[in-house]
Amino acid sequence: MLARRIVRLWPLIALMALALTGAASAHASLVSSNPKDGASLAAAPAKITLIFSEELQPDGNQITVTDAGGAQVDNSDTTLDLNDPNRVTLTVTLKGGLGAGAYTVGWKNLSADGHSEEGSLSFSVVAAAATTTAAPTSVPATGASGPAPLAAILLGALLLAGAGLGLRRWVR
Ligand SMILES: [Cu+2]
Repeated sequence: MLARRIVRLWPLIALMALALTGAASAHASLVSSNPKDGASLAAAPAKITLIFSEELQPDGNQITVTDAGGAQVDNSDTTLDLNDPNRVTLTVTLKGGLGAGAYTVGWKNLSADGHSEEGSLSFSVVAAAATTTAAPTSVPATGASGPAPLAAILLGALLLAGAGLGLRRWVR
């Protein structure tokens, strides 16, 4: 009977549902950024873009960019990019005429589930003359692979196990 088979699979289905909920309630951690953390640029960017692992609320997010002296160099216009259907992209624009030096991008977000996370990354603007003689810089690893891939692996394993079990019971 099909009904009996479904009933037997119930614990497995419940376990999968639990894994899914666990993944959905994780915090919105930083997935990638432009510029990347540790980037060395020939000129200051006009805009900072941060991409997170989960949906953010439209308000309650903030990116603050400061120079080496601690002065704020962004235009205080942190925006959730509404063109991104996933609502995971934040941007802020920078003041013009920023010179060479180290810059810090501090961020704090508010995800759709009401959780807040914060972090920071940095980039530097190098003088044009220095770039011609500079040694090749190693590509910085994009940080924060975070808990999302782990949850995906767990879910994948569960699904595989589930398919195996289900198949066995069907065959018998
Ligand atoms: Cu959360």
